Amino acid sequence: MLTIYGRTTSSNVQAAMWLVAELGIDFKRYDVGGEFGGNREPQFLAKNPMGRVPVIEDKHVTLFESQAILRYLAAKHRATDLWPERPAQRAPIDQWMEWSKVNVAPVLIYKVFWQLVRTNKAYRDMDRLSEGIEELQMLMPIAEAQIKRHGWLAGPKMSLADISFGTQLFRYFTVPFDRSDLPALRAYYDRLCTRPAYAEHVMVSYESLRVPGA
Ligand SMILES: N[C@@H](CCC(=O)N[C@@H](CS)C(=O)NCC(=O)O)C(=O)O
Repeated sequence: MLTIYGRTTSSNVQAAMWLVAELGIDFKRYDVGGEFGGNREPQFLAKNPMGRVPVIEDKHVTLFESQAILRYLAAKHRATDLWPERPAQRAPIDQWMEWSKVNVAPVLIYKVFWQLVRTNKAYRDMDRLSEGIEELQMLMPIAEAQIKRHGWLAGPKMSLADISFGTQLFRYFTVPFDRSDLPALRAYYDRLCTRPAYAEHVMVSYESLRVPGA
């Protein structure tokens, strides 16, 4: 059976959990990281030398890095609708997965979410926050245009790119800051919220992560 190590409040764990639920994979999950700790223990570092979650174990496979986990699970469970085998169909999905992970996630998490939720107001770096908001105002219209044109981030069907990107939208739309008016992105997020797997595994309260005075 698939074993997942990681706390439910981690957006990277959430991406893996969302896919696991979409595919109906049997799993056991252990709370690791954050308030639960365990991720600096030698046994855990042997699975992921970065000491981060998620980590999965599946028979003889041990993996960290959420995007690698998504691809492994999609390949193993032959989820070719989400991640097709033909290179010409798969490549644009990989491209948008990486776009979202490399460009959107660090800005949203470290410049905006971290400042607004995980930093006491007295220590908030307003320049970093403003820079993050400006960067999101530049990045999100790119997703808006894709979704408006194709329906989903990487094309006319839901794919792993939507799992990678869509997971970030719960924080994007629920943390209070000045968001651009992007109707296709909003409608796409509303659609994601109606999926039971998204509601259960991504729309998870992050209040336990909020530091006093944030
Ligand atoms: N690039 C990694 C990042 C993993 C990561 O940064 N995980 C965070 C949680 S979102 C973590 O483990 N933080 C330490 C902790 O939870 O104690 C991935 O995509 O899996």
